[in-house]
Amino acid sequence: MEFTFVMIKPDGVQRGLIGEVIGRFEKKGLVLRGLKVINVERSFAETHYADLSAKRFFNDLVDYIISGPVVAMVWEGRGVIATARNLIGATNPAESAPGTIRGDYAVHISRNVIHGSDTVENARKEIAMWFPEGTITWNSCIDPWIYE
Ligand code: YYY
Ligand code: MG
Repeated sequence: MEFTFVMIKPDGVQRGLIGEVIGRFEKKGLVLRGLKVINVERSFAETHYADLSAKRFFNDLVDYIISGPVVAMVWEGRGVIATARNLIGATNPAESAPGTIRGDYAVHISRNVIHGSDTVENARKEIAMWFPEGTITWNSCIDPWIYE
């Protein structure tokens, strides 16, 4: 099984999209392994987005992420990293397909509702960083109805 880190950004929280986002992941057949509502500090947000520190939008991005609570989650499933990115949609909501979270609920790239890890290595790093306390293991009883 694979794990990914997903975060509902402050705009998604303020706009009441938490249930909508979680519902989409849940109904897809993915398993929720970690969940918390938190405010993050500037240095934490900077570390999360460290790969983008040279970009001109970096400071605005960090300001936005720390502007209100976020929902941090770990989701489990086969190929969940790519599957989550597909549910989330393209980075720029102007280009995200309808039916994706960003395609349905966002308009501008700077307020695109949700984050999902992009690679196995980044998923591992982000889960360790956002959930240092670890996550619990549980067996979902729907597994035989999701996988052969
Ligand atoms: O992984 P993803 O969130 O789809 O995109 P990234 O290239 O990692 O960028 C992270 C984050 O930065 C993006 O979700 C919005 C913001 N951003 C921006 O505000 N302006 C850009 N031109 C590119 C990205
Ligand atoms: Mg990214």
